[in-house]
Amino acid sequence: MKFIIMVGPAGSGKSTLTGELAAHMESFGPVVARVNFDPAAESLPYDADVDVRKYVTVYEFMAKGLGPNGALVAAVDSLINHVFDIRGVLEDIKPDYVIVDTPGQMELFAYRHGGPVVLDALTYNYPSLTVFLVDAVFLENPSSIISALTLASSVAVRLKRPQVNVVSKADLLLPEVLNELVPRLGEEGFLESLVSSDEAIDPYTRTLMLNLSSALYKAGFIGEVIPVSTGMPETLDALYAKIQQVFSGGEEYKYYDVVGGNY
Ligand SMILES: Nc1nc2c(ncn2[C@@H]2O[C@H](COP(=O)(O)OP(=O)(O)OP(=O)(O)O)[C@@H](O)[C@H]2O)c(=O)[nH]1
Ligand SMILES: [Mg+2]
Repeated sequence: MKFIIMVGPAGSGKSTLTGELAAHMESFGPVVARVNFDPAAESLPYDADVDVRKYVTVYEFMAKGLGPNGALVAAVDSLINHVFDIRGVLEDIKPDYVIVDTPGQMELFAYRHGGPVVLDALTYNYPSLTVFLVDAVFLENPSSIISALTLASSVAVRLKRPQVNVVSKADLLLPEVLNELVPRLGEEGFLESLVSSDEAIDPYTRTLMLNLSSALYKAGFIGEVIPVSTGMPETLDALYAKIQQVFSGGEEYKYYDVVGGNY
């Protein structure tokens, strides 16, 4: 059982990719379990093998007086009480892979304690990686590219797993962005060159962006950013290949192994 944890901002395409990637992987033979880990999900574009709404919903916390955001935080924290049961259900299914579809409220994973603790308990003793989705709309200009990659790095710091970064909804990208910008995101000096070519950025923000760009490259975690789209099956092939590479001991996996990451 290997866990693939889908993380990304609200509406970035996590649930859609969970369903599409699971079906795509199954077409090659493996058994793939789909886990809805979003207690606030209204509807899902796949049949969940495990649905946390069976165990906990945001509404029970809202009924206790919390607002919708606080209720989701409390609901995710309370999943720790059900992780043992959820693992039992998965161990009965005996899947090769488990795809975990998380809620869009990024602070649960990028800033709070509860999300990572629950995911650690869920994946304990099994290999796991994060797939982080950067929505195609974030590739419109240098500042949103850099803030999206900074958010991706925050998630990597919190979840402490090998992380595959993808650009979702790649069908919405202009051909030059898809073919010329995305492949170069992890290249030394490329983010800086985007910042330098944008004359509308004020000097203070420019300095901040150049330093963040440099830090993102030096951190060495961006690497290959894979475009994915529901309408482009070849992109799902590329993502599945990358996932297999990481699980089978690719460079990223070794890196996290060496630093004692929670894979
Ligand atoms: N054009 C395009 N739209 C997509 C793609 N993937 C998802 N969408 C659309 O993006 C919207 C959000 O998709 P979801 O899969 O619900 O996104 P999510 O990240 O699970 O959203 P939350 O759970 O609310 O955070 C839906 O309208 C999808 O149809 C894609 O590859 N291309
Ligand atoms: Mg969703």
